[in-house]
Amino acid sequence: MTIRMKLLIVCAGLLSLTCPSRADSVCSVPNTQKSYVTALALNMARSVGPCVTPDPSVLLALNIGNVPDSFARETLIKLLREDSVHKVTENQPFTSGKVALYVLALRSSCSDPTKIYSSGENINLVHLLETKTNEELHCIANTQSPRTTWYQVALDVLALCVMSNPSAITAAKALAEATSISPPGLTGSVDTAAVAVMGLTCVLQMDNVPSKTVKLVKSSLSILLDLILNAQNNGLIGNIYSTGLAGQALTAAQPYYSVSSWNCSRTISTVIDLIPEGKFSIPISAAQVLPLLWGKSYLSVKGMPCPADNASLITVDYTIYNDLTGNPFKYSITVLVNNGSTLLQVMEKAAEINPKDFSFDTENSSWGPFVTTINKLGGSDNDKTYWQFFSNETPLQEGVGTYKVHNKEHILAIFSKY
Ligand code: B12
Repeated sequence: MTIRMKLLIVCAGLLSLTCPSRADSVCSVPNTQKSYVTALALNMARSVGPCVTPDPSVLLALNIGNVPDSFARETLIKLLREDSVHKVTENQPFTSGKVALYVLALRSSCSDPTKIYSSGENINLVHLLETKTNEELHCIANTQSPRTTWYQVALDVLALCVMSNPSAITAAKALAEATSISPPGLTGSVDTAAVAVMGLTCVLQMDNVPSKTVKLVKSSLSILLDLILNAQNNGLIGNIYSTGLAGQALTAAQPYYSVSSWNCSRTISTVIDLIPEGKFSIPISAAQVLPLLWGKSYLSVKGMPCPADNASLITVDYTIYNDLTGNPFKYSITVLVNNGSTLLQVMEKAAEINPKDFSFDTENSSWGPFVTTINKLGGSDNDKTYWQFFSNETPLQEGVGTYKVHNKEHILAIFSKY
Protein backbone atom coordinates (compact mmCIF):
# COMPACT_ATOMS: atom_id res chain seq x y z
CA MET A 1 0.00 0.00 0.00
CA THR A 2 1.39 3.42 -0.90
CA ILE A 3 2.02 5.87 1.96
CA ARG A 4 -0.35 8.36 0.34
CA MET A 5 -3.15 5.80 0.17
CA LYS A 6 -2.49 4.78 3.83
CA LEU A 7 -2.74 8.41 4.92
CA LEU A 8 -5.89 8.93 2.90
CA ILE A 9 -7.54 5.88 4.45
CA VAL A 10 -6.74 7.18 7.96
CA CYS A 11 -8.09 10.66 7.06
CA ALA A 12 -11.13 9.15 5.40
CA GLY A 13 -11.87 7.17 8.56
CA LEU A 14 -11.95 10.44 10.49
CA LEU A 15 -13.96 12.31 7.88
CA SER A 16 -17.59 11.49 7.31
CA LEU A 17 -18.51 11.96 3.66
CA THR A 18 -22.14 12.42 2.81
CA CYS A 19 -23.25 8.90 1.98
CA PRO A 20 -25.83 8.39 -0.71
CA SER A 21 -28.85 6.32 0.23
CA ARG A 22 -28.60 2.59 -0.21
CA ALA A 23 -32.06 2.33 -1.79
CA ASP A 24 -30.71 1.10 -5.16
CA SER A 25 -28.04 -1.27 -3.90
CA VAL A 26 -28.09 -5.07 -3.94
CA CYS A 27 -25.55 -5.17 -1.09
CA SER A 28 -23.40 -2.55 0.59
CA VAL A 29 -19.88 -1.92 1.84
CA PRO A 30 -19.57 -2.95 5.51
CA ASN A 31 -19.23 0.05 7.86
CA THR A 32 -15.73 -1.04 8.88
CA GLN A 33 -14.54 -0.72 5.27
CA LYS A 34 -16.26 2.52 4.26
CA SER A 35 -13.05 4.50 4.88
CA TYR A 36 -11.49 2.74 1.86
CA VAL A 37 -14.28 4.01 -0.36
CA THR A 38 -14.00 7.52 1.03
CA ALA A 39 -10.22 7.47 0.54
CA LEU A 40 -10.67 6.38 -3.07
CA ALA A 41 -13.19 9.16 -3.69
CA LEU A 42 -10.92 11.78 -2.11
CA ASN A 43 -7.97 10.54 -4.14
CA MET A 44 -10.03 10.79 -7.33
CA ALA A 45 -11.23 14.31 -6.45
CA ARG A 46 -7.63 15.37 -5.82
CA SER A 47 -6.79 14.56 -9.44
CA VAL A 48 -8.92 17.53 -10.55
CA GLY A 49 -7.23 20.83 -11.26
CA PRO A 50 -7.46 23.83 -13.56
CA CYS A 51 -4.51 22.58 -15.64
CA VAL A 52 -5.55 18.92 -15.82
CA THR A 53 -7.56 17.58 -18.77
CA PRO A 54 -11.12 17.34 -17.41
CA ASP A 55 -12.62 13.86 -17.28
CA PRO A 56 -16.43 13.70 -17.47
CA SER A 57 -16.46 10.28 -15.77
CA VAL A 58 -14.86 11.84 -12.68
CA LEU A 59 -17.53 14.56 -12.47
CA LEU A 60 -20.22 11.92 -12.94
CA ALA A 61 -18.83 9.87 -10.04
CA LEU A 62 -18.42 12.92 -7.77
CA ASN A 63 -22.10 13.73 -8.27
CA ILE A 64 -23.38 10.17 -7.95
CA GLY A 65 -21.53 9.88 -4.63
CA ASN A 66 -22.41 13.39 -3.51
CA VAL A 67 -18.71 13.86 -2.70
CA PRO A 68 -18.43 17.17 -0.81
CA ASP A 69 -15.65 18.70 -2.88
CA SER A 70 -17.14 21.78 -4.49
CA PHE A 71 -13.75 22.90 -5.83
CA ALA A 72 -13.35 19.70 -7.89
CA ARG A 73 -16.97 19.83 -9.01
CA GLU A 74 -17.00 23.51 -10.02
CA THR A 75 -13.61 23.19 -11.74
CA LEU A 76 -14.79 20.22 -13.78
CA ILE A 77 -18.09 21.85 -14.77
CA LYS A 78 -16.25 24.98 -15.95
CA LEU A 79 -13.54 23.05 -17.83
CA LEU A 80 -15.95 20.60 -19.45
CA ARG A 81 -18.23 23.41 -20.65
CA GLU A 82 -15.24 25.34 -22.03
CA ASP A 83 -13.82 22.20 -23.60
CA SER A 84 -17.09 21.35 -25.33
CA VAL A 85 -17.24 24.87 -26.78
CA HIS A 86 -13.64 24.48 -27.97
CA LYS A 87 -14.32 21.08 -29.52
CA VAL A 88 -17.45 22.25 -31.33
CA THR A 89 -16.23 25.64 -32.54
CA GLU A 90 -12.73 24.44 -33.53
CA ASN A 91 -14.10 21.26 -35.10
CA GLN A 92 -11.95 19.08 -32.83
CA PRO A 93 -12.61 15.32 -32.52
CA PHE A 94 -15.71 14.80 -30.36
CA THR A 95 -17.00 11.25 -30.77
CA SER A 96 -20.57 10.28 -29.93
CA GLY A 97 -19.57 8.47 -26.72
CA LYS A 98 -17.51 11.41 -25.55
CA VAL A 99 -20.44 13.77 -26.13
CA ALA A 100 -22.62 11.28 -24.22
CA LEU A 101 -20.23 11.34 -21.25
CA TYR A 102 -20.20 15.17 -21.25
CA VAL A 103 -24.01 15.19 -21.30
CA LEU A 104 -24.23 12.72 -18.39
CA ALA A 105 -21.60 14.59 -16.37
CA LEU A 106 -23.19 18.03 -16.87
CA ARG A 107 -26.71 16.72 -16.26
CA SER A 108 -25.52 15.06 -13.03
CA SER A 109 -24.24 18.51 -11.97
CA CYS A 110 -27.56 20.18 -12.86
CA SER A 111 -25.58 22.22 -15.38
CA ASP A 112 -27.84 22.19 -18.45
CA PRO A 113 -26.05 20.48 -21.38
CA THR A 114 -28.57 21.96 -23.82
CA LYS A 115 -27.51 25.52 -22.97
CA ILE A 116 -23.83 26.24 -23.32
CA TYR A 117 -23.34 29.84 -24.38
CA SER A 118 -20.33 30.93 -26.36
CA SER A 119 -19.82 34.26 -28.16
CA GLY A 120 -23.55 34.93 -28.27
CA GLU A 121 -24.33 31.45 -29.68
CA ASN A 122 -25.86 28.49 -27.89
CA ILE A 123 -24.32 25.03 -28.10
CA ASN A 124 -26.79 22.23 -27.43
CA LEU A 125 -24.86 19.07 -26.54
CA VAL A 126 -28.00 16.91 -26.49
CA HIS A 127 -28.81 17.97 -30.03
CA LEU A 128 -25.21 17.24 -31.03
CA LEU A 129 -25.52 13.81 -29.38
CA GLU A 130 -28.68 13.09 -31.41
CA THR A 131 -26.81 13.97 -34.62
CA LYS A 132 -23.77 11.87 -33.72
CA THR A 133 -25.96 8.93 -32.67
CA ASN A 134 -27.78 9.12 -36.01
CA GLU A 135 -24.41 8.91 -37.77
CA GLU A 136 -23.64 5.76 -35.70
CA LEU A 137 -27.03 4.28 -36.67
CA HIS A 138 -26.46 4.97 -40.39
CA CYS A 139 -23.12 3.26 -40.19
CA ILE A 140 -24.66 0.27 -38.38
CA ALA A 141 -27.40 0.02 -41.02
CA ASN A 142 -24.84 0.08 -43.85
CA THR A 143 -21.94 -1.91 -42.43
CA GLN A 144 -23.36 -3.78 -39.35
CA SER A 145 -20.76 -1.93 -37.36
CA PRO A 146 -20.89 1.50 -35.64
CA ARG A 147 -18.78 4.44 -36.71
CA THR A 148 -16.90 4.24 -33.38
CA THR A 149 -17.60 1.27 -31.10
CA TRP A 150 -20.58 -0.49 -29.52
CA TYR A 151 -19.36 0.85 -26.19
CA GLN A 152 -19.94 4.38 -27.44
CA VAL A 153 -23.34 3.52 -28.94
CA ALA A 154 -24.31 2.11 -25.53
CA LEU A 155 -23.20 5.38 -23.88
CA ASP A 156 -25.28 7.28 -26.47
CA VAL A 157 -28.42 5.29 -25.57
CA LEU A 158 -27.84 5.87 -21.86
CA ALA A 159 -27.23 9.62 -22.15
CA LEU A 160 -30.13 10.24 -24.55
CA CYS A 161 -32.42 8.27 -22.25
CA VAL A 162 -31.23 10.11 -19.12
CA MET A 163 -32.15 13.32 -20.98
CA SER A 164 -35.57 11.76 -21.81
CA ASN A 165 -34.79 12.22 -25.51
CA PRO A 166 -36.97 9.99 -27.75
CA SER A 167 -34.01 9.16 -30.07
CA ALA A 168 -32.85 6.88 -27.24
CA ILE A 169 -35.59 4.46 -28.33
CA THR A 170 -34.37 4.14 -31.95
CA ALA A 171 -30.77 3.77 -30.80
CA ALA A 172 -31.77 1.17 -28.19
CA LYS A 173 -33.55 -0.80 -30.92
CA ALA A 174 -30.38 -0.90 -33.03
CA LEU A 175 -28.30 -1.94 -30.01
CA ALA A 176 -30.79 -4.65 -29.07
CA GLU A 177 -30.97 -5.97 -32.65
CA ALA A 178 -27.18 -6.19 -32.75
CA THR A 179 -27.10 -8.29 -29.56
CA SER A 180 -28.75 -11.20 -31.33
CA ILE A 181 -26.07 -11.12 -34.08
CA SER A 182 -23.48 -11.08 -31.29
CA PRO A 183 -20.70 -8.88 -32.70
CA PRO A 184 -17.49 -9.39 -30.64
CA GLY A 185 -17.24 -5.64 -29.87
CA LEU A 186 -20.58 -5.90 -28.06
CA THR A 187 -21.02 -9.35 -26.57
CA GLY A 188 -17.29 -10.04 -26.24
CA SER A 189 -16.66 -7.17 -23.81
CA VAL A 190 -18.06 -7.12 -20.29
CA ASP A 191 -17.51 -3.33 -20.12
CA THR A 192 -19.59 -2.78 -23.26
CA ALA A 193 -22.30 -5.21 -22.21
CA ALA A 194 -22.51 -3.38 -18.86
CA VAL A 195 -23.02 0.07 -20.38
CA ALA A 196 -25.52 -1.44 -22.83
CA VAL A 197 -27.47 -2.96 -19.92
CA MET A 198 -27.67 0.45 -18.21
CA GLY A 199 -28.81 2.15 -21.44
CA LEU A 200 -31.42 -0.50 -22.26
CA THR A 201 -32.75 -0.62 -18.68
CA CYS A 202 -33.18 3.14 -18.82
CA VAL A 203 -35.12 2.93 -22.11
CA LEU A 204 -37.52 0.37 -20.64
CA GLN A 205 -38.54 3.07 -18.12
CA MET A 206 -39.34 5.60 -20.89
CA ASP A 207 -42.84 6.50 -22.05
CA ASN A 208 -44.15 5.56 -25.49
CA VAL A 209 -41.74 2.72 -26.23
CA PRO A 210 -43.45 0.53 -28.89
CA SER A 211 -44.30 -2.90 -27.51
CA LYS A 212 -42.19 -4.62 -30.21
CA THR A 213 -39.18 -2.61 -29.07
CA VAL A 214 -39.87 -3.44 -25.41
CA LYS A 215 -39.84 -7.14 -26.32
CA LEU A 216 -36.63 -6.82 -28.33
CA VAL A 217 -34.90 -4.80 -25.60
CA LYS A 218 -35.92 -7.27 -22.88
CA SER A 219 -34.54 -10.19 -24.85
CA SER A 220 -31.29 -8.31 -25.48
CA LEU A 221 -31.07 -7.46 -21.76
CA SER A 222 -31.43 -11.09 -20.86
CA ILE A 223 -28.54 -12.08 -23.20
CA LEU A 224 -26.30 -9.28 -21.91
CA LEU A 225 -27.11 -9.94 -18.25
CA ASP A 226 -26.34 -13.68 -18.68
CA LEU A 227 -23.05 -12.70 -20.25
CA ILE A 228 -22.19 -10.46 -17.29
CA LEU A 229 -23.31 -12.98 -14.67
CA ASN A 230 -21.31 -15.75 -16.37
CA ALA A 231 -18.22 -13.54 -16.28
CA GLN A 232 -18.09 -13.75 -12.44
CA ASN A 233 -14.68 -14.97 -11.50
CA ASN A 234 -13.48 -15.08 -7.86
CA GLY A 235 -15.45 -11.95 -7.02
CA LEU A 236 -14.52 -10.00 -10.12
CA ILE A 237 -16.83 -9.69 -13.11
CA GLY A 238 -14.67 -9.93 -16.24
CA ASN A 239 -11.45 -8.33 -15.06
CA ILE A 240 -10.61 -5.74 -12.36
CA TYR A 241 -11.48 -2.83 -14.62
CA SER A 242 -14.79 -4.12 -15.96
CA THR A 243 -16.07 -5.05 -12.49
CA GLY A 244 -17.17 -1.49 -11.62
CA LEU A 245 -19.32 -1.07 -14.73
CA ALA A 246 -20.61 -4.66 -14.53
CA GLY A 247 -21.62 -4.20 -10.87
CA GLN A 248 -23.33 -0.91 -11.78
CA ALA A 249 -25.25 -2.71 -14.53
CA LEU A 250 -26.37 -5.46 -12.12
CA THR A 251 -27.41 -2.77 -9.63
CA ALA A 252 -29.44 -0.88 -12.24
CA ALA A 253 -31.08 -3.90 -13.88
CA GLN A 254 -32.31 -5.75 -10.77
CA PRO A 255 -35.85 -6.39 -12.12
CA TYR A 256 -34.45 -8.24 -15.16
CA TYR A 257 -32.43 -11.06 -13.58
CA SER A 258 -32.47 -13.23 -10.50
CA VAL A 259 -30.48 -11.14 -8.01
CA SER A 260 -29.36 -14.29 -6.16
CA SER A 261 -27.21 -15.20 -9.18
CA TRP A 262 -24.87 -12.28 -8.40
CA ASN A 263 -22.57 -12.72 -5.42
CA CYS A 264 -22.66 -8.99 -4.74
CA SER A 265 -20.94 -9.07 -1.33
CA ARG A 266 -18.07 -11.09 -2.79
CA THR A 267 -17.68 -8.54 -5.62
CA ILE A 268 -17.66 -5.66 -3.14
CA SER A 269 -15.11 -7.26 -0.81
CA THR A 270 -12.85 -8.24 -3.74
CA VAL A 271 -12.91 -4.66 -5.05
CA ILE A 272 -12.29 -3.19 -1.58
CA ASP A 273 -9.24 -5.46 -1.15
CA LEU A 274 -7.80 -4.06 -4.37
CA ILE A 275 -8.05 -0.38 -3.30
CA PRO A 276 -5.03 -0.35 -0.95
CA GLU A 277 -3.01 -2.10 -3.67
CA GLY A 278 -3.44 1.07 -5.74
CA LYS A 279 -5.33 -0.78 -8.49
CA PHE A 280 -7.77 2.13 -8.90
CA SER A 281 -5.26 4.96 -8.78
CA ILE A 282 -6.07 6.16 -12.33
CA PRO A 283 -8.99 8.59 -11.84
CA ILE A 284 -11.20 6.97 -14.50
CA SER A 285 -10.78 3.52 -12.94
CA ALA A 286 -11.94 4.95 -9.59
CA ALA A 287 -14.76 6.82 -11.35
CA GLN A 288 -16.12 3.60 -12.88
CA VAL A 289 -15.96 1.53 -9.69
CA LEU A 290 -17.11 4.08 -7.06
CA PRO A 291 -20.80 4.16 -8.08
CA LEU A 292 -20.92 0.39 -7.47
CA LEU A 293 -19.39 0.84 -4.00
CA TRP A 294 -22.05 3.48 -3.24
CA GLY A 295 -24.79 1.10 -4.38
CA LYS A 296 -25.55 3.33 -7.37
CA SER A 297 -25.13 3.31 -11.15
CA TYR A 298 -24.89 5.80 -14.01
CA LEU A 299 -28.63 5.30 -14.36
CA SER A 300 -29.12 7.04 -10.97
CA VAL A 301 -28.46 10.33 -12.80
CA LYS A 302 -31.92 10.17 -14.37
CA GLY A 303 -33.68 10.63 -11.05
CA MET A 304 -31.34 13.26 -9.62
CA PRO A 305 -33.33 16.37 -8.70
CA CYS A 306 -32.03 19.76 -9.82
CA PRO A 307 -32.76 23.02 -7.96
CA ALA A 308 -34.30 24.46 -11.14
CA ASP A 309 -37.00 21.78 -10.94
CA ASN A 310 -38.68 23.54 -8.02
CA ALA A 311 -36.73 26.72 -7.33
CA SER A 312 -37.82 30.02 -8.76
CA LEU A 313 -35.50 32.14 -10.87
CA ILE A 314 -34.24 35.56 -9.82
CA THR A 315 -32.48 38.35 -11.69
CA VAL A 316 -29.26 39.95 -10.52
CA ASP A 317 -27.52 42.99 -12.00
CA TYR A 318 -23.77 42.62 -12.08
CA THR A 319 -21.28 45.39 -12.90
CA ILE A 320 -17.51 45.23 -13.17
CA TYR A 321 -15.68 48.53 -12.91
CA ASN A 322 -12.09 49.70 -13.17
CA ASP A 323 -10.78 53.27 -13.31
CA LEU A 324 -7.64 52.56 -11.30
CA THR A 325 -5.22 51.21 -13.84
CA GLY A 326 -4.71 50.72 -17.60
CA ASN A 327 -7.73 51.13 -19.84
CA PRO A 328 -10.72 52.02 -17.67
CA PHE A 329 -13.84 49.90 -18.21
CA LYS A 330 -17.35 49.43 -16.93
CA TYR A 331 -19.54 46.54 -18.06
CA SER A 332 -22.95 45.60 -16.76
CA ILE A 333 -25.10 42.54 -17.31
CA THR A 334 -28.34 41.14 -15.91
CA VAL A 335 -28.36 37.40 -15.29
CA LEU A 336 -31.05 34.92 -14.44
CA VAL A 337 -30.09 32.39 -11.73
CA ASN A 338 -31.87 30.02 -9.38
CA ASN A 339 -33.08 31.46 -6.10
CA GLY A 340 -30.44 30.60 -3.49
CA SER A 341 -27.53 30.96 -5.91
CA THR A 342 -24.15 32.22 -4.76
CA LEU A 343 -22.39 35.21 -6.27
CA LEU A 344 -19.93 32.76 -7.82
CA GLN A 345 -22.83 31.24 -9.78
CA VAL A 346 -23.87 34.73 -10.94
CA MET A 347 -20.31 35.40 -12.12
CA GLU A 348 -20.21 32.04 -13.90
CA LYS A 349 -23.49 32.78 -15.64
CA ALA A 350 -22.22 36.21 -16.70
CA ALA A 351 -19.01 34.64 -18.03
CA GLU A 352 -21.04 32.01 -19.87
CA ILE A 353 -23.17 34.66 -21.60
CA ASN A 354 -20.33 37.11 -22.28
CA PRO A 355 -16.95 35.44 -21.74
CA LYS A 356 -15.10 38.30 -23.46
CA ASP A 357 -15.86 40.83 -20.71
CA PHE A 358 -16.92 38.74 -17.73
CA SER A 359 -14.49 35.81 -17.62
CA PHE A 360 -12.71 35.56 -14.29
CA ASP A 361 -10.27 33.42 -12.33
CA THR A 362 -10.25 32.28 -8.74
CA GLU A 363 -7.70 30.77 -6.44
CA ASN A 364 -8.75 28.24 -3.86
CA SER A 365 -8.19 29.34 -0.26
CA SER A 366 -9.31 28.14 3.15
CA TRP A 367 -12.18 30.71 2.99
CA GLY A 368 -13.29 29.39 -0.41
CA PRO A 369 -12.61 30.80 -3.90
CA PHE A 370 -10.71 34.12 -3.91
CA VAL A 371 -11.32 36.14 -7.10
CA THR A 372 -7.92 36.98 -8.58
CA THR A 373 -8.82 38.28 -12.07
CA ILE A 374 -11.87 39.69 -13.83
CA ASN A 375 -11.81 40.66 -17.50
CA LYS A 376 -8.09 39.78 -17.57
CA LEU A 377 -7.33 42.40 -14.90
CA GLY A 378 -5.71 40.84 -11.85
CA GLY A 379 -5.05 42.17 -8.37
CA SER A 380 -1.46 42.37 -7.21
CA ASP A 381 0.18 42.14 -3.78
CA ASN A 382 2.94 44.48 -5.01
CA ASP A 383 0.52 47.21 -6.13
CA LYS A 384 -1.86 46.40 -3.24
CA THR A 385 -4.79 46.05 -5.65
CA TYR A 386 -7.70 43.60 -5.57
CA TRP A 387 -11.27 43.07 -6.75
CA GLN A 388 -13.63 44.38 -4.08
CA PHE A 389 -17.29 43.28 -4.04
CA PHE A 390 -20.32 45.39 -3.11
CA SER A 391 -24.06 44.99 -2.88
CA ASN A 392 -25.07 48.48 -4.01
CA GLU A 393 -22.75 50.62 -1.82
CA THR A 394 -22.17 48.05 0.92
CA PRO A 395 -18.99 45.94 0.81
CA LEU A 396 -19.73 42.20 1.07
CA GLN A 397 -18.81 40.45 4.30
CA GLU A 398 -18.45 37.04 2.61
CA GLY A 399 -16.59 35.65 -0.37
CA VAL A 400 -18.23 34.96 -3.74
CA GLY A 401 -18.44 31.21 -3.01
CA THR A 402 -20.68 31.68 0.03
CA TYR A 403 -22.49 35.00 -0.53
CA LYS A 404 -26.12 34.31 -1.54
CA VAL A 405 -27.59 36.85 -3.95
CA HIS A 406 -31.15 38.25 -3.78
CA ASN A 407 -33.70 39.05 -6.44
CA LYS A 408 -33.04 42.42 -8.21
CA GLU A 409 -29.82 42.93 -6.24
CA HIS A 410 -27.05 45.01 -7.85
CA ILE A 411 -23.61 43.49 -7.31
CA LEU A 412 -20.55 45.56 -8.15
CA ALA A 413 -16.98 44.35 -8.50
CA ILE A 414 -14.69 47.38 -8.28
CA PHE A 415 -10.95 47.20 -8.85
CA SER A 416 -9.66 48.79 -5.64
CA LYS A 417 -6.59 49.51 -3.46
CA TYR A 418 -5.98 48.18 0.05
C1 B12 B 1 -13.28 0.33 -26.77
C2 B12 B 1 -12.07 -0.02 -25.93
C3 B12 B 1 -10.88 -0.31 -26.58
C4 B12 B 1 -10.74 -0.17 -28.10
C5 B12 B 1 -10.53 1.32 -28.43
C6 B12 B 1 -10.72 1.58 -29.94
C7 B12 B 1 -11.72 2.65 -30.25
N1 B12 B 1 -11.60 3.19 -31.44
O1 B12 B 1 -12.60 2.99 -29.47
C8 B12 B 1 -9.47 -1.07 -28.35
C9 B12 B 1 -9.95 -2.49 -28.67
C10 B12 B 1 -8.50 -0.63 -29.45
C11 B12 B 1 -8.82 -1.07 -26.96
C12 B12 B 1 -7.50 -1.39 -26.76
C13 B12 B 1 -6.93 -1.58 -25.52
N2 B12 B 1 -7.56 -1.57 -24.35
CO1 B12 B 1 -9.38 -0.90 -24.14
N3 B12 B 1 -11.16 -0.43 -23.75
C14 B12 B 1 -12.16 -0.05 -24.50
C15 B12 B 1 -13.42 0.20 -23.66
C16 B12 B 1 -14.34 -1.01 -23.78
C17 B12 B 1 -14.21 1.47 -23.98
C18 B12 B 1 -13.37 2.75 -24.07
C19 B12 B 1 -14.26 3.89 -24.60
O2 B12 B 1 -14.67 3.85 -25.73
N4 B12 B 1 -14.60 4.87 -23.74
C20 B12 B 1 -15.54 5.93 -24.11
C21 B12 B 1 -14.88 7.00 -24.97
C22 B12 B 1 -15.89 8.07 -25.35
O3 B12 B 1 -13.89 7.65 -24.14
P1 B12 B 1 -12.42 7.90 -24.72
O4 B12 B 1 -11.61 8.47 -23.62
O5 B12 B 1 -12.48 8.60 -26.01
O6 B12 B 1 -11.96 6.39 -25.00
C23 B12 B 1 -10.71 6.12 -25.58
C24 B12 B 1 -9.75 5.49 -24.59
O7 B12 B 1 -10.49 4.71 -23.67
C25 B12 B 1 -8.89 4.63 -25.52
N5 B12 B 1 -8.55 3.37 -24.90
C26 B12 B 1 -9.24 2.23 -24.98
N6 B12 B 1 -8.63 1.28 -24.27
C27 B12 B 1 -7.55 1.84 -23.72
C28 B12 B 1 -6.60 1.28 -22.90
C29 B12 B 1 -5.56 2.07 -22.44
C30 B12 B 1 -4.54 1.45 -21.50
C31 B12 B 1 -5.49 3.41 -22.84
C32 B12 B 1 -4.35 4.28 -22.36
C33 B12 B 1 -6.45 3.98 -23.69
C34 B12 B 1 -7.48 3.17 -24.11
O8 B12 B 1 -9.67 4.36 -26.69
C35 B12 B 1 -10.94 5.03 -26.59
C36 B12 B 1 -11.37 5.54 -27.94
O9 B12 B 1 -10.45 6.45 -28.45
C37 B12 B 1 -12.78 0.34 -22.23
C38 B12 B 1 -13.75 -0.06 -21.10
C39 B12 B 1 -13.82 0.88 -19.95
N7 B12 B 1 -14.20 0.36 -18.82
O10 B12 B 1 -13.59 2.09 -20.04
C40 B12 B 1 -11.57 -0.61 -22.36
C41 B12 B 1 -10.33 -0.41 -21.47
C42 B12 B 1 -10.10 1.07 -21.24
N8 B12 B 1 -9.23 -1.01 -22.26
C43 B12 B 1 -8.35 -1.60 -21.54
C44 B12 B 1 -7.15 -2.19 -22.02
C45 B12 B 1 -6.30 -2.95 -21.01
C46 B12 B 1 -6.77 -2.09 -23.36
C47 B12 B 1 -5.45 -2.57 -23.98
C48 B12 B 1 -4.18 -2.19 -23.16
C49 B12 B 1 -5.59 -4.11 -24.18
C50 B12 B 1 -4.33 -4.77 -24.65
N9 B12 B 1 -4.07 -5.89 -23.99
O11 B12 B 1 -3.66 -4.37 -25.58
C51 B12 B 1 -5.51 -1.92 -25.38
C52 B12 B 1 -4.69 -0.62 -25.53
C53 B12 B 1 -3.30 -0.89 -26.07
C54 B12 B 1 -2.67 0.32 -26.63
N10 B12 B 1 -2.53 0.34 -27.96
O12 B12 B 1 -2.29 1.23 -25.89
C55 B12 B 1 -8.72 -1.58 -20.07
C56 B12 B 1 -7.89 -0.52 -19.31
C57 B12 B 1 -7.53 -0.97 -17.93
C58 B12 B 1 -6.45 -0.12 -17.33
N11 B12 B 1 -6.37 -0.16 -16.03
O13 B12 B 1 -5.68 0.56 -17.97
C59 B12 B 1 -10.26 -1.28 -20.15
C60 B12 B 1 -10.82 -0.57 -18.92
C61 B12 B 1 -10.97 -2.65 -20.38
C62 B12 B 1 -10.81 -3.61 -19.23
N12 B12 B 1 -11.86 -3.75 -18.44
O14 B12 B 1 -9.78 -4.24 -19.07
N13 B12 B 1 -9.71 -0.75 -26.02
